[in-house]
Amino acid sequence: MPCSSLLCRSKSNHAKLTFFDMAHSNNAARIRLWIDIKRPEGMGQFIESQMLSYTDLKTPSFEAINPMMKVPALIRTDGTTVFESNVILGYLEDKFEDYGPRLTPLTPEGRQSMELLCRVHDLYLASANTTAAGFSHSQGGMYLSHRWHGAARGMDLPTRAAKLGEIWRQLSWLEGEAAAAAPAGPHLLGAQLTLADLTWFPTCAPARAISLINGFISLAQLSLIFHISFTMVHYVRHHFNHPEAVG
Ligand SMILES: N[C@@H](CCC(=O)N[C@@H](CS)C(=O)NCC(=O)O)C(=O)O
Repeated sequence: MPCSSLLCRSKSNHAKLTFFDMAHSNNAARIRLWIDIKRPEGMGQFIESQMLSYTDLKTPSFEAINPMMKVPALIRTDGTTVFESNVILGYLEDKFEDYGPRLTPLTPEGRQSMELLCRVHDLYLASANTTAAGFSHSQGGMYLSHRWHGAARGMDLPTRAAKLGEIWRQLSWLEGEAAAAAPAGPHLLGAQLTLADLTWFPTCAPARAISLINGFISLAQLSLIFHISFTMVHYVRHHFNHPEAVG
């Protein structure tokens, strides 16, 4: 019987992995960045991307792919569905280790430091720890207002203020980590661009911009994170223009 669900459509294409993305998702963006950095011509030969809308996430057909009804999600070529951005990213890095620059440190200590940076991001900033209606990640404090997102998704002002306090704590910790690594190079772990940069970059840039607009921080306090962010942008641009020079 013909089937038009997302899962059926993707399962008909076993030759490639299917990556489910959403335009404004910082969690999905780390996979997008990984794809861009790995190969200048893209990973289209191996990975097909499907851009979803927020409404698509809440359909039974997407629930069959990610029971949490969130992006990113992935379908492997054997049909197995995968969710959680950190798990997807680790899988891709492992699976395509022979392609492009290595984004995982070579030493156990380096990998541990990278894992800690990613875990703090995912636990305290970018993930809700319950999927029930009305619960949101800390980052939602920046934009999920009652006015724009309605009573179910939006938050009251005391909740937003508490979440902004949490964002402030975590970004302050990150700046300490970045400052300690800075003498060795421009990335979060110093010389090497790693999955930690791909994880934090899409979250940090908007977080800092919103903090500045709201008067929580001064221009001077923006410097370190934007330095890291701009380095990433330069890296990606350079990679596109001079693929031979990177990896
Ligand atoms: N821990 C999850 C978080 C995923 C997540 O929260 N994704 C957001 C987009 S950035 C989403 O799909 N939100 C839809 C919703 O919560 O309804 C991951 O890292 O994949």
